[in-house]
Amino acid sequence: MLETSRKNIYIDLGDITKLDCQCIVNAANKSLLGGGGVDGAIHRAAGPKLLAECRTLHGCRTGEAKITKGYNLKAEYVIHTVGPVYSGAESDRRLLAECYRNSLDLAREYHIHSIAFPAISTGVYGYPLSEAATIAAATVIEWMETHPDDDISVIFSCFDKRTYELYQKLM
Ligand code: AR6
Repeated sequence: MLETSRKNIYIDLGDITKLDCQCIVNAANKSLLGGGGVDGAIHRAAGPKLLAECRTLHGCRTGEAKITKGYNLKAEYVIHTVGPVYSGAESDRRLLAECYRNSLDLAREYHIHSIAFPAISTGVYGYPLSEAATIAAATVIEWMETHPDDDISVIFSCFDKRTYELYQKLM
């Protein structure tokens, strides 16, 4: 895990389900009933109890976030958020930023001290990686600056080298 020049922000190259942190974020879909990509990996690693708890949540709107336990994961909690399907509209940027902000607000409410984010919307949902990573980094930094009393650690979990190198450059 790479420590960046920003206090409490780290970049990791690898599988988010293997991370030893208190909470991992899932790039889910509005049903919250599982899917491919990181969502599929998280459900496989957490086991069927995760899906059972997700069924009780009745979905999630784009940009919003909901929390469950982590079950068989090392992480105690999973925060499920739904990124925008990239369309090129101005709302994409706002909704993607809301995913990060709402996840961090929820983490704060649960007194979570470490949280890992995948690069939300940059897989199946088609958000251009460089734009999405810039929004992710800026939103997290801004949230930390507006919550100076909260010393939560944020890890950007990168599944491939391209994403990892991009976050490295941004930080
Ligand atoms: N650990 C960390 N990052 C991962 C992992 C992993 N194990 N697996 C994939 N990624 P995506 P989206 C990265 O498609 O674009 C699902 O079907 C991946 O390389 O998982 O928000 C949901 O159910 C990419 O950088 O999520 C939704 O229907 C990033 O995670 C839809 O996909 C996000 O890719 C959501 O699409």
